[in-house]
Amino acid sequence: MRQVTIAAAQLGPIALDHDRRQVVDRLIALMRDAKRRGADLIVYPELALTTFFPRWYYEDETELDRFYEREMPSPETRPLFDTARELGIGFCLGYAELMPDGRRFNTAILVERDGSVIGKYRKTHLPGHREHEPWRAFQHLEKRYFEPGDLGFRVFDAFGGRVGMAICNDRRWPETYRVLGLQGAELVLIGYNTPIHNPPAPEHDRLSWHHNAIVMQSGAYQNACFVVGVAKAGMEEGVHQMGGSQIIAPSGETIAAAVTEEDELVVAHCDLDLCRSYRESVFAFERHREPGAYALITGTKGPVTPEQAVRIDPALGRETD
Ligand code: CDT
Repeated sequence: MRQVTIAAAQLGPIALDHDRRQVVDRLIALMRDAKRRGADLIVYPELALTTFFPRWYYEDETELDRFYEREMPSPETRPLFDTARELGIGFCLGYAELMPDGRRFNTAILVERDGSVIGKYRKTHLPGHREHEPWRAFQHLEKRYFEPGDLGFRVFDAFGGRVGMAICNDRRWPETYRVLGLQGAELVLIGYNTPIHNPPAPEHDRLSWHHNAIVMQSGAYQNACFVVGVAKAGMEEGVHQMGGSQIIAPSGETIAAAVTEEDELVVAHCDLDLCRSYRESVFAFERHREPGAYALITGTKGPVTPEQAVRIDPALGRETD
């Protein structure tokens, strides 16, 4: 049995005027509690150090800078790393990253129990829009404030298994889990900020929890891995963000789930050897996948006509008997 105890650290709202110290204090309190509950690894949400700022339109880029980290750790975030080392607990943290060359990413890092950074991921699938859309009740300007990640979906050998990271909207895309699954990921860590109201499609609002669960459950089952989904939840600056943090086994079953929209730990003992049962049977990729039939997956970004599809994958135009 390769057991790792994981704490999904759901956060309640973070106000616009909360500073890093206040937030880091909250993260540390959760970390200490997670350690008391036996956790080896604590997973925080996407953009865990600030309010979800893409809900506002800022014309002047410099107004944005206060939401981004220029270094990690910084003097403000170092206490989190120090506490991790003191307690011997690892963590995964989402934050906004500003590079020296001015590029901006929605980032997550994986930190070992000794406080060293062992992995970084930059969000691939950026939802929302680039320009101000005043008709919306609130904005979702991730396409304006970040560029798509340039690191791909990598895995890291840590915490007794193989770990991958994804961020929020990535969890809705099967490609995320499959690229990680093909590299043997046993644990996929995903922080999110998901408003319950989706202005372009309000008819989906009542289904937020259903969609949150099915994407992560199917990602886990179809790729024989544990998935840890962690929300920033509750009423944040007038926007209701869903909770629904949960830990999902390779069976696709949710084995622990949040019951509030506040700071809350969701803890599960995860036996990574459970992945084997699925990976060696129904999802033995090397025996059962047929990548020759999947040319459209990487051959086009959007939908194509049947005629265009044949140009990408000639098998689709082959004469049938
Ligand atoms: N942060 C983030 O990526 N949120 C998006 C909201 C999109 S509305 C369906 C998400 O996919 O949860």
